[in-house]
Amino acid sequence: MLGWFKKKFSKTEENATAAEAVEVPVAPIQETEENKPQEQKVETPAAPVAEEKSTGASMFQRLSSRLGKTKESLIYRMDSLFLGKKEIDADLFDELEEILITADLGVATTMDLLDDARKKVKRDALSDPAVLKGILKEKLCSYITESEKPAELVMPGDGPFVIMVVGVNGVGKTTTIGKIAKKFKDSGQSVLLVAADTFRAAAVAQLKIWGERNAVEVVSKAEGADPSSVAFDAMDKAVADNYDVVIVDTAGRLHTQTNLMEELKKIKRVMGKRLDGAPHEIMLILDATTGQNAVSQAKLFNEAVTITGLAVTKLDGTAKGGIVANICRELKIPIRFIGIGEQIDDLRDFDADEFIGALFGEENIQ
Ligand SMILES: Nc1nc2c(ncn2[C@@H]2O[C@H](COP(=O)(O)OP(=O)(O)OP(=O)(O)O)[C@@H](O)[C@H]2O)c(=O)[nH]1
Ligand SMILES: [Mg+2]
Repeated sequence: MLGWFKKKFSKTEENATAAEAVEVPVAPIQETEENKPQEQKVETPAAPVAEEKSTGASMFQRLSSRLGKTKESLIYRMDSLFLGKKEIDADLFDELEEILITADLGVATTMDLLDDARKKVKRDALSDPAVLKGILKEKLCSYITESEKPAELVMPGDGPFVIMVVGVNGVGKTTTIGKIAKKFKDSGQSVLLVAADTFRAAAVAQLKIWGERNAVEVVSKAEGADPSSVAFDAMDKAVADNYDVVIVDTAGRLHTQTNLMEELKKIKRVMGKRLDGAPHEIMLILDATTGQNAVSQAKLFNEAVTITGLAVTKLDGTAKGGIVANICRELKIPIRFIGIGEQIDDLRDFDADEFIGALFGEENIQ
């Protein structure tokens, strides 16, 4: 549970000094339309359902079934392709290319994956398609595990751990915050939520519902208040009341002339002024159903505020789950969580082996 976060609360000497800054490669900006004002919408958080007591095996099965659409588009299609083939030939690679791109692995990642496979097939004079499948699976897994390497967090020696959550509108920021808050609460931490999306009354109301659900306090101000001032006040409160974790919700679009990225930079700066090192994590939420667009969003946000971690939501409703491998390979920013449904428990700590295993239908993949 919350493996990437454990350090702060396992008070070893090593952890106290592990305050290395995160190096995240910055990619060129690609302008998108997402931060332009659009019509206001009200999201009602999904009603909670009775909590399921899950064992490791049933948790795995649940993940596997939630990834069903991606499995259909990627794995089952690959399986039937390999079943019908007796040897590895150019046709097989052509068909693989089509399957991988359709499952949203992206052109560059697909090419890299297949080039690597072609080289191995040639080098080892392979002819068995089943072996090729194993090579592809291994490489897919390596994209994901390599992105986990720079996962070192800037941990505060003491004081609250502050997570600023960003992302374009509708990706699942507020919902994911509600789910993360539960995880922290379940692990015994005190949590403060901060409504720095002040442009819509509905946004504050939505966060408050999640606050009630988790029995955690929510800091907010009137609609239209300066989001930075909400964040600043929240830092004061978090320090004064000794909170362990602070999670800051931000807007996905603005209804003013202010540029969203400038607003986010300001919120980040203001928090840092009040609390040294804050925010310690800037988590970008990406909606898996948007496919390749998620990658350009990430580049844009990374350029503005330097993203330290990702959460990929809505993997339950999409055949585009291949985007996870693409995100890892292209961005080299660790995925902290994946969202696999609308309910409070539908958020998983991201684990490369588990994810690939669930996709390929094997529990103990190495
Ligand atoms: N199926 C599914 N739906 C999700 C998931 N995460 C969020 N959602 C839904 O996505 C919709 C938008 O979620 P919000 O949390 O309001 O998104 P947001 O990014 O805060 O949106 P804005 O505040 O408008 O920018 C809601 O209907 C959520 O229930 C997920 O993992 N799976
Ligand atoms: Mg929101």
